[in-house]
Amino acid sequence: MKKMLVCVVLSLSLFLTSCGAPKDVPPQTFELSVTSPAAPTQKVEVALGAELTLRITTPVDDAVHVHGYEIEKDLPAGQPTDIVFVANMAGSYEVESHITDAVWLTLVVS
Ligand SMILES: [Cu+2]
Repeated sequence: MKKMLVCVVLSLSLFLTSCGAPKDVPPQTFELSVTSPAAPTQKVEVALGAELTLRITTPVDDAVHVHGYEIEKDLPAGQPTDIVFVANMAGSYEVESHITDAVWLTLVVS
């Protein structure tokens, strides 16, 4: 009986560690509707290690660049487009348009 209990506890702890790896950081979503002309740069606080979804809608065809993480994506006019990545580098990163050079967001990852 004792042997069985040890086994249950062991497998339970294995189960827990495999689900929580490496840290339990909840995912975050930030929605941005770009205007023309663009609004002032918004600051977005992101927890280090969180899976971040940036959902960006632009009034005209555009292209986004997430500095530091070096993600680029085309943004078709009027269609919400998701950019999904794990914010695994601490620091401040600009999210800008590569068409108008407007800096839409500053991501502050910490
Ligand atoms: Cu850029």
